[in-house]
Amino acid sequence: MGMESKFIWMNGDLVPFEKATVHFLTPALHYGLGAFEGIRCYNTPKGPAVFRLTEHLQRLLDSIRILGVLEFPYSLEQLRAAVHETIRANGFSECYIRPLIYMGNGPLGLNLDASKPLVGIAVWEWGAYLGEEALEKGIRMMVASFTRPHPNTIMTKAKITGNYPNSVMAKTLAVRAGFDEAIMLDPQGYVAECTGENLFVVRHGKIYTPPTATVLEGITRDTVITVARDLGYEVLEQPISRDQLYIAEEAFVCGTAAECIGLSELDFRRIGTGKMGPITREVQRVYHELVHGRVAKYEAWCDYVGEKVDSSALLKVSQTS
Ligand code: PPE
Repeated sequence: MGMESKFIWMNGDLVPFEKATVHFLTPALHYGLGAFEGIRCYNTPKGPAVFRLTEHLQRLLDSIRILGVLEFPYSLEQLRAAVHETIRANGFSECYIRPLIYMGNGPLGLNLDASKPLVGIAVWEWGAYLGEEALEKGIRMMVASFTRPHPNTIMTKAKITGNYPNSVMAKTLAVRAGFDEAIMLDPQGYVAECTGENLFVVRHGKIYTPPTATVLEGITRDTVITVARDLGYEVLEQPISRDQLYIAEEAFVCGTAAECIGLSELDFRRIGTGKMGPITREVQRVYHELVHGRVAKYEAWCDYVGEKVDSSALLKVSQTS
């Protein structure tokens, strides 16, 4: 399956991979009552470091607040320690990190207050999300026929598990139609984001991205805006129409899993020259350098995991506690 690891952290314990299971009647499974994050840990000259871990965990806690969870037993600092512990116990120097808060421990029913939030953190070695070749050559996309949800139906600032069938349907249709990814429009018809990435376009040398009202406030999006401005580019957050994408000089997507990837084609129209444009390349290169802790200016975003510990000792601790 490619997602194997030695341990998954669940509710305070590191449990062996195959024992990290949940019951069939867990409310989260039936109603999509969960919230997750996607985070990456990269190898740096000072050892493994999680990229912008605090911001990701803050968004995780924000997601359950938006969902309406009133009490959650772990603080951001405790979750941060748990992420570090899970990476160390598995001995990975580069990995994807998937924390999930899920409503469990309670009867089925639509009242959130009837069940209690549980939490797990899995880590695994996840390579290029859209394929190695995509990082170099760019991806082919289509505009999805599924619309992004109205902000008052599903909450667009939260990574709630129940939001994701919208992305899944659009992505699946795109892949079945022979594309790599789909661009989704918001309920007004403006460009929103992709199924798992935010989107940028370059026109007349300026960089544009949709405002955050109807999209996920991507942490990679924020990183790219910071980097691009530091490189001297003007970055504008404003509504973008579908036809503005067709005539863009460059377009690229970004997200934790996907990183930064250019668009070669959209709806059978070549974007720019059809090859990754110079601004996309520059942003992609700096992003790659900074997540690997090689840009002093951005080193504060690297959350160093620290020394490896003997995972067999940790397992003993969890089994006896
Ligand atoms: N929009 C959506 C809908 C989204 O799911 C993501 C992350 C982003 C934008 C970019 O956000 P950020 O990672 O903070 O820059 N998608 C995650 C899940 C992907 C998956 O297949 O699962 C991710 O990139 O980890």
